[in-house]
Amino acid sequence: MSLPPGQRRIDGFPRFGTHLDRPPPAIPTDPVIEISGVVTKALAVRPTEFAALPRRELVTDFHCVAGWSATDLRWEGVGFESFYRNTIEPLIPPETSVTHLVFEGLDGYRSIVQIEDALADDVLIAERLNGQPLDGDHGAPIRLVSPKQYGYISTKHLCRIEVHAGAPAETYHRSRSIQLRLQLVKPHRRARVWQEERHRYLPAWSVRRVYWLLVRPIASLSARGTRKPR
Ligand SMILES: Nc1nc2c(c(=O)[nH]1)N[C@H]1C(S)=C(S)[C@@H](COP(=O)(O)O)O[C@H]1N2
Ligand SMILES: [Mo]
Repeated sequence: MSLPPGQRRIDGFPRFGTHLDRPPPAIPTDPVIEISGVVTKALAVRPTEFAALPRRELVTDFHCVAGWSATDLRWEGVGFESFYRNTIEPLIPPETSVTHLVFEGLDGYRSIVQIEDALADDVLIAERLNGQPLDGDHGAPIRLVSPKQYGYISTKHLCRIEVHAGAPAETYHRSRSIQLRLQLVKPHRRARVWQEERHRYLPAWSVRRVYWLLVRPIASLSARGTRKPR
């Protein structure tokens, strides 16, 4: 199968993210997803409540904005659209028109997604990868997976979904220093991989080379984050 423009196949599936020098966040004993924003009341949903929703399995590629693509990953979970229709939509006042969702992870990472992209048919809340529960590297206990968008949309360790009726503040991370860095390279609003929408202002061709030089150092940093203490 062919890859989107400017992507290269990588062996395996490296851990990637904004602070790879740190280990992944600990899995809470009682994980919840908090739903907040323009809702009539905030709600905390337990992943066990997903049991009522149809299970989805999806074999798909994962494309990082830095140019690597991990291929044929088998994700299992629930479709985001059915979660949205069942759990989030009933909380939204009738005259409110939702434009964006913000997905936040336990590490403070945030992705800002337009509603039409979030509701695409292949967007999942995933609990399992390749037949195993998600591990810390790839987003335990649950994560978003949006295959047609760059990896930065697919928030790992998902713990909150904010519902917005207008463009939200561009906060990509709760950590001030990481936020500053991410503001510099502004993610694209749509982030569609086949359109090569890598960044808001930087043209895609201008970053490809630099990114390729960074993939290796970042991969070794990523290994450091998960290595067990001796
Ligand atoms: N919570 C959280 N989610 C995150 C990130 C992060 O740093 N924290 N990094 C994003 C980026 S830039 C990418 S490419 C993918 C990488 O997913 P992986 O580590 O499973 O390969 O996760 C995305 N989701
Ligand atoms: Mo990424």
